[in-house]
Amino acid sequence: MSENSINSTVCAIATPAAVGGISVVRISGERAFDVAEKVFKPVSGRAVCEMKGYTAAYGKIYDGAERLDDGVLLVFRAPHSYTGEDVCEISCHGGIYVTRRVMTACLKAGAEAAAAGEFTKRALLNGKMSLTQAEAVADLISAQGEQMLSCSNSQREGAMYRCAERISEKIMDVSAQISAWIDYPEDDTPVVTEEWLKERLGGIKSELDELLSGYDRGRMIRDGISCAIVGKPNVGKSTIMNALSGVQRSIVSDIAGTTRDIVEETVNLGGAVLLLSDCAGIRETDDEVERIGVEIMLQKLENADIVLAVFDGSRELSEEDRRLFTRLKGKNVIPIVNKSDLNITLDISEVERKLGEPLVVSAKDEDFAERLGREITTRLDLDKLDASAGFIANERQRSCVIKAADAVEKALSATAAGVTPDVIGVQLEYALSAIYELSGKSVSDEVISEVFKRFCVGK
Ligand SMILES: Nc1nc2c(ncn2[C@@H]2O[C@H](COP(=O)(O)OP(=O)(O)OP(=O)(O)O)[C@@H](O)[C@H]2O)c(=O)[nH]1
Ligand SMILES: [Mg+2]
Repeated sequence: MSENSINSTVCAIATPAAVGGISVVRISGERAFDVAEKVFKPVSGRAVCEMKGYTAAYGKIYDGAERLDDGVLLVFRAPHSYTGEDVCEISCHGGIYVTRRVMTACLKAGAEAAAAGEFTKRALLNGKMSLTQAEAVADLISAQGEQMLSCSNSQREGAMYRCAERISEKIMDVSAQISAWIDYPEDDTPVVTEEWLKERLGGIKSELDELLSGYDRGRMIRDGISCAIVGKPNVGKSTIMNALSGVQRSIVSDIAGTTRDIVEETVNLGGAVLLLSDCAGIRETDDEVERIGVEIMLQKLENADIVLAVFDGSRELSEEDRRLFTRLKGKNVIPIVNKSDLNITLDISEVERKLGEPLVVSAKDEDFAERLGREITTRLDLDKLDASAGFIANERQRSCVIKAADAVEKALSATAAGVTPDVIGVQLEYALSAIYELSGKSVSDEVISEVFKRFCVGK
């Protein structure tokens, strides 16, 4: 869809294209009231253009002379609206056809069809929110778990924006001191010493590094934690999958090799979203289908955020179990010694030496899912994520922070090498422009367009 000019008046259906109680058609722009006036006639006989902001009217909805529906009109006067422009919202009955007719009536009355995310983009361009806040709106809409909801809410309230502001002020402070020192070296300006620069730049660098180190946690909270359940056949992987998902998702049987394909399920655990993959049991096999299943499992294992490595506690460790130890090197693993309700014959200390302390459990226990959920959250430090502190929410933000951290790092090396302060000043300018790109204070139209592609129409 081609982009509308910021001066145009746009409209879109803001509710999903599905049958529901009500639907909302939203109009925003200089001519929002003119458009609404043509489409909506309040039963009170009052003119729409005379309505005050934050008021509603009940009335009839028309397409020209044809009456389409009854509904409610809500009006917002610029700048006190989501977009910062005049906004009218028509709520009609929630049928797909009638909603589309109301939308068409608004188009005929002079509005243009809004592009994806156009209302939020206008809010950004009109200074109602920063770019990181706009991104948080999309995250909030796609949130599937408690943690994502609270993180995107604090981002929407400006946590990351404030964090970017704080860092940019610190960079500007160092730059200003350097400039003053270069311009008036003989004045009483405090001397920009190597020590002073190292201390200031080091502080900025640690803040940026801290943001980067929390990125994976943020990504897992946003996109879900990919979690592969692996182990040799018959150890209870599918039983674990079913216990976590609360439904009989995978077939469980005492026949080794029951699960041959990957079975996937999304579950909500302790506020986090877990993308579970129950895999085929790992073993050497001549069965072609099972072999393909094992190959897919190995790929899942490679890309998983966390691996649940399952062992049968009622049997001694086998060569297949030991081969799994090797495959799990360098992975984030929660070892699970299952079937603790039976006699434990497995050498727990060997599992512990290879993979760390295992959870000795029975997947059939009632509190198993809750216990494992707590373990996953702790192992991935998800409980340490302080949403109110601001965190990197996506790749775009991450690349800005990396650019800023690189520039500050170069400034630090230049300081150590005794380079003239103007060179350091140049690096700080780079760092500052990366932080401005992060918050959207100074960002190209291409980047903005890219951000809003993720949005749905009507937001
Ligand atoms: N006693 C006991 N039996 C269990 C436990 N967990 C699983 N089982 C049994 O172990 C057998 C195998 O369970 P599955 O969940 O199918 O094992 P799997 O690892 O998915 O097996 P494959 O799909 O063949 O790789 C079934 O008979 C389960 O009922 C447990 O905690 N205690
Ligand atoms: Mg199975």
